[in-house]
Amino acid sequence: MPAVIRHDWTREETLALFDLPFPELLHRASLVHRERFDPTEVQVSTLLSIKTGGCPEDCAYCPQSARYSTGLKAEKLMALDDVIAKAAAAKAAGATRFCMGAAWRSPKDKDVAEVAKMVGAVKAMGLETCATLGMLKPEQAASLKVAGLDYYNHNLDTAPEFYGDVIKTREYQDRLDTLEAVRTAGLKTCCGGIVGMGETREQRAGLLQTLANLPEHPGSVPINRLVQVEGTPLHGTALLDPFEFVRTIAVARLMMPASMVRLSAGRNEMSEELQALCFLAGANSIFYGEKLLTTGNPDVEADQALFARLGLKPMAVVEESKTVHADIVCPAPQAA
Ligand code: SAM
Ligand code: DTB
Ligand code: SF4
Repeated sequence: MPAVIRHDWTREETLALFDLPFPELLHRASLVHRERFDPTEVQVSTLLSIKTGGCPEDCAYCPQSARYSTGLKAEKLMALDDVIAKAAAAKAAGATRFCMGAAWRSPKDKDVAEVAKMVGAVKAMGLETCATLGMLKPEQAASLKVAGLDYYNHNLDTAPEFYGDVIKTREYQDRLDTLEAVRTAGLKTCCGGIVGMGETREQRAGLLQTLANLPEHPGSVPINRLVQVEGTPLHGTALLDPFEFVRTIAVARLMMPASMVRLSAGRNEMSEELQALCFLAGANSIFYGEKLLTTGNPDVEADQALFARLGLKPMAVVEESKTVHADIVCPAPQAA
């Protein structure tokens, strides 16, 4: 019988998972991974920054905040044809999901109308669509759904009690409200966070506890390792122990068994051996393509070679009719 989907995790239970001996934690995570997924399949998403820099928010990790001197040039919203060309290239390289990101606190209605055109065009190319545009009002979420949006990315980023140390221009509750609007519109959620920002293990546990106790587990859970960018307040933060990063992936897999757990930002600074450990710990999704939003990511050729060496293959898009909702507890297999 597959692991039960729970929404009542305590901090103590979460910490107890983090505290397991490393081999025991990885073994348990690997068993749970196999219950619902083929462990050789990895979902591949390509990111595109459709509106770069100049953001009014003060997220201490982010190179796109207008408050920090990171050398990044602010740009206007990309033209539709340019987005279509990038999506076509991503599809040709093997991506199945295309995620459009904008450095906004919250989009204006006219921005949402422009992004809706991009979403419709990308969806028509046979790609899954994802957008991350900041805080959304319920009507905006609904109009993106109508345009063909599959996923909305909106990260909780860290534990509630550490959030104010990282971001002061919005509240944790604002994030939860947008996630509620997104779910109500019938969009799938992509929601995770960043580790390596100087948080404690208890705070990493707090992030995963909050994610797993949402009313529905996110369809995708991106676990980002902080990309340290010069000029941001978090540049120079002590590096997280790589094994602690792997533990975070494994605990996410155990707590959200039916979700795609994405080994997200930070892969460019990781060895291939560390990435392989993350796949063993239950990660089954990556960002694919030489750029994240503004920073680097491994080359397509390097990822294809890594997949070949590890015997991994890209996951096909699951048809809507065959989608197992992340919150539906699968029945036990019938005895033959
Ligand atoms: N502006 C929107 C928002 O913040 O929701 C969407 C774009 S924002 C860049 C998307 C996510 O990227 C953030 O929530 C954060 O988790 C991640 N991110 C930004 N800068 C990062 C960094 N330096 N390292 C790792 N993840 C980062
Ligand atoms: C997510 O969780 N990570 C992505 C995506 N969702 C939008 C963004 C990572 C950004 C890393 C820093 C940059 O490239 O600007
Ligand atoms: Fe703006 Fe998003 Fe960066 Fe925060 S994470 S500064 S909201 S682009």
